[in-house]
Amino acid sequence: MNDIGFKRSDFPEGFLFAAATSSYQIEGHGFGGAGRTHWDDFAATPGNVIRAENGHRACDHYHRYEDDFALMQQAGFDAYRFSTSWARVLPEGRGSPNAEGLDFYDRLVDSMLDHGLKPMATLYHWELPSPLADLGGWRNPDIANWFADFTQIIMERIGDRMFSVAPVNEPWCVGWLSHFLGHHAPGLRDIRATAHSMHHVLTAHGRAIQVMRGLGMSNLGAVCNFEYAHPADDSEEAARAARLYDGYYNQFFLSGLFKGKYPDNVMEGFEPHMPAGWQNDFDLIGQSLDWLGLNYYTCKRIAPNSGPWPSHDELEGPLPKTQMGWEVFPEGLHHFLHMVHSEYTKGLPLFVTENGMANPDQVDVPDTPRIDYLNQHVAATRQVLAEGVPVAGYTVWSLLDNYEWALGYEKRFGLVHVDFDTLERTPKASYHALKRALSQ
Ligand code: IFM
Repeated sequence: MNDIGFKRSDFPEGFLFAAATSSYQIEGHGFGGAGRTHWDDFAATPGNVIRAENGHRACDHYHRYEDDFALMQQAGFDAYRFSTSWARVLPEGRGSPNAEGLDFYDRLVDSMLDHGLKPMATLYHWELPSPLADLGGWRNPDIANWFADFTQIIMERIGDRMFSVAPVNEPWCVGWLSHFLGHHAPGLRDIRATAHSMHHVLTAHGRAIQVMRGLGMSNLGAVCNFEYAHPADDSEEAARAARLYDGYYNQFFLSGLFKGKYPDNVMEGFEPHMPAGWQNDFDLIGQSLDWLGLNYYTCKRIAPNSGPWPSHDELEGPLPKTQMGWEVFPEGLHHFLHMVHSEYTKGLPLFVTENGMANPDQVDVPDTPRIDYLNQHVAATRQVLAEGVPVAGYTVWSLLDNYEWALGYEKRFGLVHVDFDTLERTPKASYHALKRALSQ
């Protein structure tokens, strides 16, 4: 039997085990009166997404959520990390809400609770309403107030039942991946758009926290993603390049949230491109938080080049890789849990809010690589806990195989296999292994 190397009783009382998904990746955006999003537009443009796939039907979680939550309950999960779609709630991004959308999230949350799952919500996991993209999206400073209005509307409806809420999933992806590398919607490759969006994602975060505090909500946090940056060789140039990668990937958002400034090495490139008055926004950005979530998957090898800032490339590394081509490096999770605690959050509870791997799974595979991956990363989490860092939970990405953005439906991250023709769900061996671990 393929088994997992830990059990629930290895962890402190109250430690939460969760699984995560996001709205556009599973719900089926074509259902329930949701408005168009920039992901629909990006996917409709040739060359952006494998086979031009989109989230129109996805896993049809919109109609099948009861069955999906039953699977979570049967596995023994404590919590469910999900997201709310801005365009489902406000099809135009602003103005009149879609009653069907609000009713859907109301039913969804009640069903989570009925299945014994604590609702861990993320307000925004990347599907920006197209009418707001038309106005410049994350480049427009007004987005902080548009986002605050969305927050008010959705949380007035479901905020009374939330276990925890974070405004934005993975600000680095919203900013750098989508506006500098152009891999995600809106697919820009523009340094000025990047600097603006990376700042505005934090002002929007701050406004959303203000709104939720105003509604009397608690247990509010932020979720950032992290990648360990190895210098590609022993040279000082490679070390500098890796520090810069670390700066704009791992430190920029934490520094804004917890230190009221941005890292110097990032500002060497960004300063001329920042939005007017950015230095005055740190009181808004630095709203007090109750926890921080870390999404962690892999490491990178960074080598200097002679091109324009940031003047570096990513090289292929030697470690075993997942279906994404990502190296398996659990030491990175150990590093980041310590780093975040000692340099930024200093005692706030930390959650691993995403961790997992893609594998080209067929139904009924032994699923050994995923079981090994989870084992190694849960072991790193346990070690950090034993070393005194207050880690409060661990979340697997993802409950279901789903829409992996520009990579379409090909990359399978689920504990549960989804047949995208029939939409049949089949728990994988990793699901069964986790179920055993959580029952002991
Ligand atoms: O699928 C994504 C998710 O939307 C955000 N974090 C990383 C996952 C795997 O790439």
